[in-house]
Amino acid sequence: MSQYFSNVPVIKYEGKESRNAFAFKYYNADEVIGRKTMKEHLRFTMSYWHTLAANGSDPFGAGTYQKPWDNEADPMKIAKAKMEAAFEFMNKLGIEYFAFHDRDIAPEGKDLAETNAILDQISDYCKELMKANNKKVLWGTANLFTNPRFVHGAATTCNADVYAFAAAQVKKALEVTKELGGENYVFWGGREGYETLMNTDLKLEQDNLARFFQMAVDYAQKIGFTGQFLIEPKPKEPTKHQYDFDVATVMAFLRNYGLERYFKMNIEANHATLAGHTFQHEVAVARINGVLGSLDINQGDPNLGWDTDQFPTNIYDATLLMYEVLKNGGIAPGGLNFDAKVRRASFEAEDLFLGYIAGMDTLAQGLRIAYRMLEEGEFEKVVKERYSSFSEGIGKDIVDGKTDFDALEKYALNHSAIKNKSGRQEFLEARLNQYILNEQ
Ligand code: XLS
Ligand code: NI
Ligand code: NI
Repeated sequence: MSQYFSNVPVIKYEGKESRNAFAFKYYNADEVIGRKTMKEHLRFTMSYWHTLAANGSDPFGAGTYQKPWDNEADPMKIAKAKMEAAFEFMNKLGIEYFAFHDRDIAPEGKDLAETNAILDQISDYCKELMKANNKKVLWGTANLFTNPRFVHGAATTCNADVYAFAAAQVKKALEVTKELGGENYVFWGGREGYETLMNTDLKLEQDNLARFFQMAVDYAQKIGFTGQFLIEPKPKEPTKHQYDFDVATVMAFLRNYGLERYFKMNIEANHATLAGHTFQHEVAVARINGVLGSLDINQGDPNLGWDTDQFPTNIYDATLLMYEVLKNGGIAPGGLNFDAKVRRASFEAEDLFLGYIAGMDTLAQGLRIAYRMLEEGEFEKVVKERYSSFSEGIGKDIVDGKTDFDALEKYALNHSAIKNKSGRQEFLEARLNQYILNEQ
């Protein structure tokens, strides 16, 4: 098997004093934090599309990435070379999981039957490599957005033939994901949304989307796929309005159609930003509703305002994210998937490693800090005290469902001299900085 990253060594943990670009400074896979190793906590995942398939093109210019596995003329040879590069990449970084779209791993043929046959061939090869290299699939998904046939959407298209095609494609992607032992299956609503309501039957599109999800659930049961179904919210891009806007919108949709039992959320940092939320907000909303499934880890640029999918290097955000993950009791069977790409000007193959190292170190350090914050319990205590009026007296009666408006009015009439306490936000933010800066 040829080597595609021969200049890059196996990446080892060297600690925070290291100045070696190709070493981890904070991610120490086997270090135990609480009851799990860092590796078990973080479940790092390589995204096949950004890492192997992307080429660095943007709306203004062609691809720039150097991809030595892309130099063959035959698309099947490229697919195999790409896959070998993927496993070499994961091995060198010590990443156990990957996530993929059907079209990332195999090219399309002249029609659906040929495309499926190609996919089978490549997925057999994938299975072999997974076994030989001890790798696992975090999730599979179907690409229902790149091919021009999906111009009006897939499960929300106006064209029933396209709807049927999309269903057939998801059927196959589910089979392949099952065959590769995938622990989850993701639906990101590619082009499921609209550009203008003047040509859109909003009700029919959403009803059809729900029918599509139900058929996917039924088919998974039929073939015995037991992985977790995940929906990945995103508010806009590529369409002006995407139906799976944010966690709350998706939950309302699922409940509306009686589908809530079957789905959890795959939450992406940059999508939260596009929705006008923090990542922590989206993760917290999912957590308190028991639907935190998995995470697409990246970061956006607030000055650009699109899905820039940058590698996460913001330690503040990483800390608050890991705080939520720890409070959730972990993320398994989900993981931390680097849905991130290097910048167009970072075009050398080595840059991919530098991007992952930056991201993995940031999340690892975020985990350490968040763990310490929870262990010391200072923030939890502040929150508990802030709501202490609900653990006794009238507050407890409210929580226990023992009150009504008459009773509360009676109480209020006798207690109109109300006293409030400070929320101490600035103190808490300074405290958080202290945790981040002291954990070195
Ligand atoms: C696009 C999405 C995509 C999904 C998988 O914005 O993040 O990469 O994660 O289809
Ligand atoms: Ni994503
Ligand atoms: Ni995205």
